[in-house]
Amino acid sequence: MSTPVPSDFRSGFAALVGRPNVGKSTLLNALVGAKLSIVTPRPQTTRHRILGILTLPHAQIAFVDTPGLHLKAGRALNRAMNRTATSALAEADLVVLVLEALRFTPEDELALARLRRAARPAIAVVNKVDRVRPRERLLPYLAELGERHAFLELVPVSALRAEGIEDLRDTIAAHLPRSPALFPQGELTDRSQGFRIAETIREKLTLELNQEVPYGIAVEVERVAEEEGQLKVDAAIWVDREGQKPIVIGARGERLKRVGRAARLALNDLLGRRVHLSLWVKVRANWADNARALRELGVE
Ligand SMILES: Nc1nc2c(ncn2[C@@H]2O[C@H](COP(=O)(O)OP(=O)(O)OP(=O)(O)O)[C@@H](O)[C@H]2O)c(=O)[nH]1
Ligand SMILES: [Mg+2]
Repeated sequence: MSTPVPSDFRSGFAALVGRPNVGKSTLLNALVGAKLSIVTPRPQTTRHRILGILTLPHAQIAFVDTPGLHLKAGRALNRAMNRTATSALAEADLVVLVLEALRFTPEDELALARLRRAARPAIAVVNKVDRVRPRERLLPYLAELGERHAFLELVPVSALRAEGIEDLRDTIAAHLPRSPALFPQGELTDRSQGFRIAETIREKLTLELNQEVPYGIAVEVERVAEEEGQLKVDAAIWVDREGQKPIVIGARGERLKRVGRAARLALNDLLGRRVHLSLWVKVRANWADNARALRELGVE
């Protein structure tokens, strides 16, 4: 027998969109209460649409994290990232435009233009308010934002400090359509274990490489196997030029070792068990401009 659904239950898709680096992925993780999306200080970290499902007593919200909308999208990878974000926005029941407190750049303008074109109901989330002292400095910014677009709500939060997150959940839920839950209770994401392993490795790699190999890195999990009570993971790190290989590996392999260690610890946490990780650096010339390579890496 199925549980009766109260007639005021709400459910739908809420897309988190905005320019790179405003904190969309940090916000997804805070809203859902699980590390589903990777986070780095570098813009254009997220490359895929990532679903995170939150089931509350009165609502179920299917959050969709998206790549940051950006100008200068020259490579096939960048165009695909913008397409992914734009289509998530167009398909959402509610658009959550994420902004960084006190800033409004040409790329924020681009995100707002996409939102206007999709003509979806939208709320604006002003993130990183922990950096604003005193908080009253936000007021003129919020007033300006309200003039730029007819947002249903303007919600200041700090995703990093998890401030304002519960209110934001309730606000988003209240603007979703009346509907029974779209996903089974307990479901958290649509992403596979392999995808989450690859992303965890890419996060540690990006943190370690900092600015040295800009946007030229992809990670592919080649094998996951049960061996002697451990989970053995083999993954390839794709660089797009031969010259980047020594940079990723580092002197005497030190850098790759550090990445491997950080990734293994994070994977032990993610998978709740001991992981044995082997990383291989491989060259695939211009993979970020190669439609087939992108498909193989799951970039839509
Ligand atoms: N101070 C502060 N920093 C934040 C906050 N939220 C996120 N950040 C930082 O902002 C940086 C970018 O965060 P992400 O969550 O990766 O941003 P994003 O919008 O997903 O970026 P892309 O995936 O590149 O589009 C990271 O260094 C975060 O730690 C916040 O509320 N306060
Ligand atoms: Mg992101």
